[in-house]
Amino acid sequence: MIANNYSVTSAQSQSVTRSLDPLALSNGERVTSKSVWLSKRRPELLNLFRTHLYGRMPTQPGAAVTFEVREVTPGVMGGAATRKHVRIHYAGLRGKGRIDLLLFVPTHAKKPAPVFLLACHRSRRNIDPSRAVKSSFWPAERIVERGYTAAVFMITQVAPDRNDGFKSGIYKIDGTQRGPDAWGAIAAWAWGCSRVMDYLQTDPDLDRHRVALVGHSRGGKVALWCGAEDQRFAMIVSNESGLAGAAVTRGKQGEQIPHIIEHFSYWFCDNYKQYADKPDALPVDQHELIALIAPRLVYVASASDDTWSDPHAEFLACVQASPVYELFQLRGLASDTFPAINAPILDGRIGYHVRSGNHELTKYDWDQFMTYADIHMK
Ligand code: GTR
Repeated sequence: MIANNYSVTSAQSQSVTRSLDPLALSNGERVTSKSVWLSKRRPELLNLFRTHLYGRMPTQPGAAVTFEVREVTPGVMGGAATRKHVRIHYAGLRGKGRIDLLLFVPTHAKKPAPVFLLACHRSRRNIDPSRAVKSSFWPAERIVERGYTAAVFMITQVAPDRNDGFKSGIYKIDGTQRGPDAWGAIAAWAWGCSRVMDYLQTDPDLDRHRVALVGHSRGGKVALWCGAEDQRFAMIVSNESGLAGAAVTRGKQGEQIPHIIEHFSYWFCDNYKQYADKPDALPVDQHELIALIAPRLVYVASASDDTWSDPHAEFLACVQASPVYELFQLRGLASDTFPAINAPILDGRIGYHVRSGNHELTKYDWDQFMTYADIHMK
């Protein structure tokens, strides 16, 4: 329920009025138990998101997944970590592909160690294995220091971040015919995160039950969708993912569907295009995406100057996803009041903060994700 003290802009109060009820089944019945949520409503919503936004992955896009451990170097980061490079191979009807996974496993943490996996969409400089270049986008030393394995891969190894008519990457390897609900890049990249998870399940140094997936911006959209599709992830972190990510579409400020379709149509299935001029006709909204991750952990982060993503719309989605957690006798977001800047809400199964500053993934953000994980995942 939205409390009266929630400070809404007029656009957001519109969104509250227009918002979709995650607990209303399409036949009009209400979901009042977690068993009905899990057996009926959750599959219904997943199907709607697949059909209208992210697209459906083919049945066997890249089967035959194998792992090649190419490097294990103890004593890096001044002795704090062991560096591993694992190559994940997969093959489809029309070829094969690979993902290079880089891991820094903390030397001094109790094994198996929990993991923070970043789905990286920015340049490789941000994830330098030699650590000659250090970036706040992936502060591996800090992650290790806090007792987590720092893991990362480049999502563009799975599918390109450009519109090439789905001719390369996993689309080519898969080779099946594309329909209006065929997957776009967000779903393909999420599929890549799942292949990394396949590996994480097998490494005895790592705790497969405590893996957090982090993504920034488009990567945040990927993390959320992956968390909906793949229930092996214990925690999903969306940093400033905005439209088609953590922000509710109805009443959202900043980026709108026509923009994202014009520039990034290949992130989505073709069906999404029809909502460019009628967002209210979308049969789902993004609080329902967050709800698909329940009862697992979700952390949504915004930045105060990132009006393109719209912090209020991201916060509102967390509030509106919370009733689904209540079906599990759990608290979703612990407050209905938009928080002060740099004052994270950490108590419930959904965490949230709005950092001061602009659209970026910073050390501050990472520290809040890990503090939240220390409380709920460790
Ligand atoms: C923007 C896009 C956003 C966001 C961002 C990013 O241009 O419109 O939805 O995903 O890119 O990924 O950096």
